[in-house]
Amino acid sequence: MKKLDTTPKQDGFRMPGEFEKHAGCYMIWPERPDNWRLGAKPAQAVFAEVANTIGKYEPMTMIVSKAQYSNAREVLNDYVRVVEMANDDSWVRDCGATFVINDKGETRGVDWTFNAWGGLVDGLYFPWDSDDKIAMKMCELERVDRYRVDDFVLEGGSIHVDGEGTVMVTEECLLSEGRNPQLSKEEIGQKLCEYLNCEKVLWIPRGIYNDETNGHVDNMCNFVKPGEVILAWTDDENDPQYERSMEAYEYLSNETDAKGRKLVIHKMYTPAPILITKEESEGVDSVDGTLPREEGDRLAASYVNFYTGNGFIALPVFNDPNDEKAIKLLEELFPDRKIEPIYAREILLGGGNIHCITQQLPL
Ligand code: KQY
Repeated sequence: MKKLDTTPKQDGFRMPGEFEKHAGCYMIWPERPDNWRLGAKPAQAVFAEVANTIGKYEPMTMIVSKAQYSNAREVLNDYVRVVEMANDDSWVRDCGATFVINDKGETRGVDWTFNAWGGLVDGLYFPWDSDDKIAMKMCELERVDRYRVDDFVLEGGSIHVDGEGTVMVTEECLLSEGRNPQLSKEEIGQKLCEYLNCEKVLWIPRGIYNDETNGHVDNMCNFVKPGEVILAWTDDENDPQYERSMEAYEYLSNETDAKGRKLVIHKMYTPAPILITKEESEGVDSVDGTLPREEGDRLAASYVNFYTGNGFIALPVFNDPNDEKAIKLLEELFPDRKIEPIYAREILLGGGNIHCITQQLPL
């Protein structure tokens, strides 16, 4: 398949909102024991549940290493396509292709440079070269041409679009030292607009407290539809998340989107702080160069990290009283989609959640 030298904007391709129709979804099977406790066995059970759930609604492809192919094939339902591919970890939202479409029903992929969330400055593991090839391989599998962006580091979890010209990011992440320190905020905004085909960037100041991705927007805020967003929220003034959510609320309240609309903001209450237990910490292999998992560390838990698919929402839940509130809110905002809650502590322990481990292929 071709590597293109133009941009999606020049060619009339745009990234659609996640709430638009999908042709499928991708995931990567977890296995590295320095990120996933107990040799990734508990995480694999939850990844299988997520894949089998999403696969009921849209074609699901699971990317798996050679070593794990037979195991994954055994555990996953028959309707999940299992494809062998080298990888460094399981965050396809971040290392996978961002697919763009045009009005003729054609699809292409954007293949951003991936450096494990900050490279040698504050990246989360080394090396990441297999992950950086995943987007290209997804484009090959889908038989779509590809925009490789060699001079720009970006993860899919650090952007959300409304499909109508607005992209939402956090300054904390996009302006971090480990990604594109050679570019100004304005230049970063121009790159986003060129490759996603947008006109307006919403710069939320910060993401979820203690998020090891430098505050990915997909844990903090998401679009319900153009003009309407869901924001992670707490009323507890003693929680360090409080001022982050407040400043995001104030920023978004005073902004308009690409079409000049004021935004409707829905507050989604976070669960009570979730900390790594001694047992969980001890189950993770300690490896130089990989972020350690220490007992007592607070995890970046948020219900906003949900996946919006064809006729459903896959929602992380945590056995917290606010689980019910999150389910109710989504039932109200997405009356035509079934809410599929999945107990997701094991994904959270690895540093992300359901949105971070999935990547949609738009129709
Ligand atoms: O998108 C994400 N939240 C990925 C987190 C990566 C964690 C690696 N240990």
